[in-house]
Amino acid sequence: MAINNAYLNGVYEDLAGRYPEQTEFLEAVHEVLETLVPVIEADPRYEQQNIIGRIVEPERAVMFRVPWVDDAGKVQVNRGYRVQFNSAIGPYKGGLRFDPEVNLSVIKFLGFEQIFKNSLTTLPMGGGKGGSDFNPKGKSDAEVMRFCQSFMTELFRHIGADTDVPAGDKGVGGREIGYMFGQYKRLKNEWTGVLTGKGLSYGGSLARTEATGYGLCYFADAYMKDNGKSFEGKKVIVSGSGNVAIYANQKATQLGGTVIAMSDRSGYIVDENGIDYKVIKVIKEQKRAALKTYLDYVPTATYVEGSTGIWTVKADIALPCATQNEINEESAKALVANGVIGVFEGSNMPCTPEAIAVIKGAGLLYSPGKASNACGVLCSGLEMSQNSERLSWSFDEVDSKMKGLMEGIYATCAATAAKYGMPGDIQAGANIAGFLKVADAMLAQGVC
Ligand code: NDP
Ligand code: 2IT
Repeated sequence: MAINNAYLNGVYEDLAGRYPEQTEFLEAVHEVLETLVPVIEADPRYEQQNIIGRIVEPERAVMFRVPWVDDAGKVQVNRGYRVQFNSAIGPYKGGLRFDPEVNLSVIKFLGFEQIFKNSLTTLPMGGGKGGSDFNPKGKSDAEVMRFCQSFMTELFRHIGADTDVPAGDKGVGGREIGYMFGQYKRLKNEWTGVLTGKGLSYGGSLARTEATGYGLCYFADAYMKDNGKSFEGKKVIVSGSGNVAIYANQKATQLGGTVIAMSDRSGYIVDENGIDYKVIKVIKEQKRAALKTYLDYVPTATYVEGSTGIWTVKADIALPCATQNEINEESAKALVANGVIGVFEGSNMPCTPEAIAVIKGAGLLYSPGKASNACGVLCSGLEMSQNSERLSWSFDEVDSKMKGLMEGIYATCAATAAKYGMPGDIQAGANIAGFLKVADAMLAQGVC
């Protein structure tokens, strides 16, 4: 759909003409640009200095070969990426995703989102993202280690504690970060906080594992309370059963909700008594097994093949925590028909544009991932601070900072939306507030 401003629309059309195959990236850019119309109209400097034309092009994108040897002695090759999108407000910062779906479009969409998300955290972090089409599923620890070492053997020359600080994302958890950190240290002969999400014995921050899921619930709670609602007594759907989903379940439950459905790539489970996040931890973090094995531990649960049906489960709150475009128009309509009060995004870009239109059109509360999942990178920023000062903060210290900052992000999004004439539109507020800090830094730094 055309954007209602000639300059913004022109930049978008130009981008769409240049990268027609990068559908995820174009979706993410369109979503941001269409909310920036009042900002561009209010301040002519952004157009004069072509801030939008510059912000949609990564400062640098590295693509490389990742050869490794599997357990059978066969030489395998994967593709590696690091997109360093914007460093106006700090060193590039963002996760690494290992998943067969990874390509330049996916990494560019994630890197683009990260610019605004990191800005919203209020910490000095630029935007970047990387990863590989390597599939960790079904690989032995030794294979994952050899892959991570090979990946870092190229990546190390492009990153650094004051240059670019990667972390985890889908398919990259503590195990992978450990192997990559070890290889970086070996290659550089220096110990720096070049990765976040590290283990607690070597510079990791307490609460980083829990951060994204907890922060999602802190954000959703603040947003709901501002609208006279809360998690108390509500049924909650949490899609996914990985890092974000597990700790979203734990915090939503602590806040009085009951998580009745969770999913993985193969299907979803339902249990009206509440799904025990500790069992999911055992299945997914320790055994790396399928979600349907939950029924072996908790026989009251039921399992349904296929993951998209999770949005038809009758509940009050939806927390998508799996992947991009997991809620399409049909799923959004099912959520609305079931009387859901809000959709708060834990994953990056889980709702398609059509789904967002349905959700907002029906008057549901809606928060975009770049605001409501910002706590992962926010805690990564706190890990960087602890590494720099050679100190470790307590769990409670980190957790209370996270809660305060996530509530602050909600307040900023709400205030910005109101200021630009769209009260209650947290999506617009997030995009505008995230944009303004970066754009003003770019203006101050001249054409670069
Ligand atoms: P994990 O790899 O730990 O977990 C991902 C979960 O989603 C798994 O249960 C996986 O199923 C499921 N899943 C993955 N792909 C699909 C798919 N195509 N269809 C259905 N289900 C799928 O990743 P994270 O929890 O770290 O990340 C989840 C989302 O949150 C991503 O969008 C990520 O970008 C975002 N995010 C992550 C942050 C972090 O700190 N980790 C921070 C902010 C956002 P299976 O178990 O079968 O693999
Ligand atoms: O999407 C994200 O914000 C992340 N995967 C976390 C990035 C980070 O640097 O901690």
